[in-house]
Amino acid sequence: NFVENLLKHPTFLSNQYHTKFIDETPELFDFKPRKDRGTKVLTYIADITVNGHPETEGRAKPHPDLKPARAPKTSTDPVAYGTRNLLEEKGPQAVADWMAAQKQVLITDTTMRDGHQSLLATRMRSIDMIKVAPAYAEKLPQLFSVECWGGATFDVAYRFLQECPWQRLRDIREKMPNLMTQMLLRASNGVGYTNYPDNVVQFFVKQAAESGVDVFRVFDSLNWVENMRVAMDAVIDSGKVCEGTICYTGDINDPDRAKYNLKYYVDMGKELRDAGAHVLGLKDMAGLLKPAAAGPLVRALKEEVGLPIHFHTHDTSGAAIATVMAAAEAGVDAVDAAMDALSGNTSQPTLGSIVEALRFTERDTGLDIGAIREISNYWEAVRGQYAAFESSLQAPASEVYLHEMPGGQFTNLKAQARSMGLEERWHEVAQTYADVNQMFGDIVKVTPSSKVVGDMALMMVSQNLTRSEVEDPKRDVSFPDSVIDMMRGNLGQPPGGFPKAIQKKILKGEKPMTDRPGKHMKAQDLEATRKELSDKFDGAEIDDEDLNGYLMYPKVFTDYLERHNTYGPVRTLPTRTFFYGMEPGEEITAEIDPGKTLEIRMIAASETNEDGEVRVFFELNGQPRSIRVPNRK
Ligand code: BTN
Ligand code: 3PY
Ligand code: ZN
Repeated sequence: NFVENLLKHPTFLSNQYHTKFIDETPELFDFKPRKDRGTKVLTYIADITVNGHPETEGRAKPHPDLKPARAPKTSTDPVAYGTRNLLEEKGPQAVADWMAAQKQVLITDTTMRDGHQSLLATRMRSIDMIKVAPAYAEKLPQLFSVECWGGATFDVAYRFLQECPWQRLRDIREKMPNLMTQMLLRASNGVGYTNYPDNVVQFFVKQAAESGVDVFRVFDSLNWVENMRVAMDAVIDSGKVCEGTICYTGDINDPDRAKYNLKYYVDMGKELRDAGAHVLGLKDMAGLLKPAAAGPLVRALKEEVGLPIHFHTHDTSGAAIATVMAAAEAGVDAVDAAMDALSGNTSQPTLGSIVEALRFTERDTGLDIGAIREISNYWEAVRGQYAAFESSLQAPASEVYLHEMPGGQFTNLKAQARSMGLEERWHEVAQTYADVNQMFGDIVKVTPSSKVVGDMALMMVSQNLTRSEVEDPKRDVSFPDSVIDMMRGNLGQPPGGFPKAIQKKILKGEKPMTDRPGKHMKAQDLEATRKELSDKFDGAEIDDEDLNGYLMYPKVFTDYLERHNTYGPVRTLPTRTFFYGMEPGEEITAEIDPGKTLEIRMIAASETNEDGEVRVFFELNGQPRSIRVPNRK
């Protein structure tokens, strides 16, 4: 520490020091004793044991008899050839050609991203994914891809799970070398909620490709292809698979929703093909595509666009498997599904049931149903640890055709409504969400546009405002910031633009932008930003992954790093310990580096002393240790 202080002291660095410098510079001795990682992790466990975790406070607890999740055993034999090997050997166009040439329906497993995003508020920790990744590699080598990154998982990892999303990606990638990883990218919104400068999006994609993403599903929250090109070009330049994606809304069979008719989707598909997509994604984020519409839509896209089609839906209505079967019948190339234990309701349809439904047909998936059951049993035990984050959707509901909320938003919005005391008025929120959509001109609702509609709906319900009151030019309404931002054009343009009257009212006469937001943003100075971040952390080295985290989420990232400096590598703790701490006599292990394992035993906790502190006694690798933490309760 002394040496570190010395090495970064400006006088020392300027080479103008003399032999008295050390004696005359007392601040060189200003250092807190640096804690080792074991002590940091014990500090975290002690704090959670005494104070509880803020995120699980007052929420349902895991069942006391819940068995630890044990991943299926794997052998040390080399794993079978998979899509990742094809991508590495022959590139993304070969992957797309192979996809189109397959008879079977290819499957993407979404459990590690959309599955828990849609059922458990995105709270699944990396350790629970990494443990089962080798079983995927060994037992399900026929999978098209494993969606395990992007969407909301990026910021939730830093913000709530105190872990680095990049490390998650690298670890999964390493344990699953034969399977393609897949991420969800919100085009110019990166993995955030607003447009970023072009060079930030490019820098992010480059890093994601380097750290291990193979398939990038790129979508825009208003279906504006113009605003997808920067991200798509960056993916294409990285040599990875670019899945240019249509977001599906409305109902092509409903004459009253003619804005989103078959022609609209086919035209968008052609635009995406012409923009260089290798694969066409069809993203039904709310689960609105009905069985009777799936056939005509998939057939038209296949015939007129000519790209292989990858279909994604949610089972909120309970009808998703029928839609998947209709899409399969119409020749869809790949579909998304979640492992049984994390499927259904707002999540993806059930992977094992799709495999069974297609078995002994021409489009048999080729996946091993026994392996699926084994892996799903693991996920079942994992899910039990996250009882605190379960949503309250008890059953599928046709109400989704009214509100059109994306599966990934549903649980979040419901939790937000609960925190505002509006849980009992949930069906009003749903109706209002639909009203706001119409008021905004019937837009695509998917992150971040869905958040804007949700913010507006919650505001209206909490203030008892109706649509006509909001639209009334004579009535003063204070709109949420996200609404003002969208109306300014900062998320881009919906087909046909926003309705003029409401836009004018929201912007109070300010002129909206109608071209691409990125065109107006100046490039971020990456090296200056790196330096700024490094300066905040005493000159710490900031690598490109950290810099990308900071560029997407400056505050979330710096808070994460500060906590990391206090609590160390808590991502290695078992999930139960992370959320609930330990009990006297309990023993756990945490592998903080490959081969370096902490064996932690909790002995006891003292009474709170007059300074308001509790002493927690542990054994760390057999050595007695005690940690003092404030009792904040
Ligand atoms: C968060 O929810 O802010 C992230 C999880 C880590 C929070 C740590 S847990 C111990 C300490 N007590 C708190 O209330 N926050 C930190
Ligand atoms: C996300 O952007 O996180 C989504 O899941 C959108 O469906
Ligand atoms: Zn989804």
